[in-house]
Amino acid sequence: MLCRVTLYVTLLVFLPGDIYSSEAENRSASDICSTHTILPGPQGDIGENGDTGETGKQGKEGPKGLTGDKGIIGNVGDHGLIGKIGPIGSKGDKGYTGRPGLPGEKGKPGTFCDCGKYRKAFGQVDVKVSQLKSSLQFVKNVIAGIRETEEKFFYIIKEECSYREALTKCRKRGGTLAMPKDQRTNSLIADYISSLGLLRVFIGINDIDKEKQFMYVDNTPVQNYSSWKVGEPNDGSGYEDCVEMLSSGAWNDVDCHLTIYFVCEFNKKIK
Ligand code: MAN
Ligand code: CA
Ligand code: CA
Repeated sequence: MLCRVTLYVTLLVFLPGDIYSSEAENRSASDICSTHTILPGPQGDIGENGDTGETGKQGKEGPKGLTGDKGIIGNVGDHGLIGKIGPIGSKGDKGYTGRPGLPGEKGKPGTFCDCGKYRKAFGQVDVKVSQLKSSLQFVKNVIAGIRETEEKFFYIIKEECSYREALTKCRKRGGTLAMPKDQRTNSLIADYISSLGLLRVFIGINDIDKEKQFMYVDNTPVQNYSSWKVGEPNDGSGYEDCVEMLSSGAWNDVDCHLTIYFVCEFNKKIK
C-alpha cells in the first residue's frame, strides 16, 4: 500500500500527462514494486492534537413517560345560584262566608208629609204623561206613519231603490232592512204595506252568498219561521237572490236590482 502511494506521487510529479495515463492505467502497483525497490522513511513525530470540535446537534425527543398516579380529591365547589321561580299554583277553594256585619245606625226621624199636596202633583204629572203618550202615538202613527212591536219600530220608506240601496238607506238612519222572524211581526209589516195601499216592499232577507240558503241581513239563517208564497222561492230567471214581502204577508224571491219601496226596522233598546 505504501509502495503504491509513493509510486503514484513519483509518477504524477515526473511523468508527462500522456505517459502517465497510458502506463499507469495498464500497469498495477505490484508490478512496479516488484521491479523497483522503494523503502519507507522513518516514522514522523505524533502530530499536534486537533482543535475541539463544534457542539453536536440536539438529540431526538425521548419516548413518552409513564402515566402518573391519580391526584387527591379536589376542594368543595362554590355555593350554586338560587333556582328560577316556579310556575303559579292553581287557584285555591272559595273561603267560607263571613259572619254578618253589625246592624246599621238608627235612622233620623221623618218629617211631616203633606200627602195631599204630593198626591195632587203626582196626579197632574200622570195626566201630562198620558197626554204626551197620546201625542206621540199620533205623531208616530199618523204623521210619521210608523209601526212598532215591544222591541222594534218599523218604517216603510217610499223611495224606489234596489236591495243594496235600500239596505244602505236603512243603515244610514240607524237601522236595517226589516227582518220578520215571527208571525206577529210579519203580520204587522203586511198590515203596514196594505194600509199604505202598496203591493210589495223589500225586506232584509237574501241568498246572495249561497243559492237557496236564505239569510237575514244580521247574518242569521231563515230557519224556524218563513212566509214564502206557494211555489217560492223559485229563483225565477236564475238570479232572484233578494226577497220582497207582498201585502198579503207572503214572501217572494226577486232580482236584487229591482227598484221598489222598502221597510226598515230600528231597535228600541240601545244595545
Ligand atoms: C213571478 C214569479 C216569481 C218571480 C216574479 C219575478 O211573479 O215567477 O217567482 O219572482 O215573477 O218578477
Ligand atoms: Ca236565488
Ligand atoms: Ca221568485
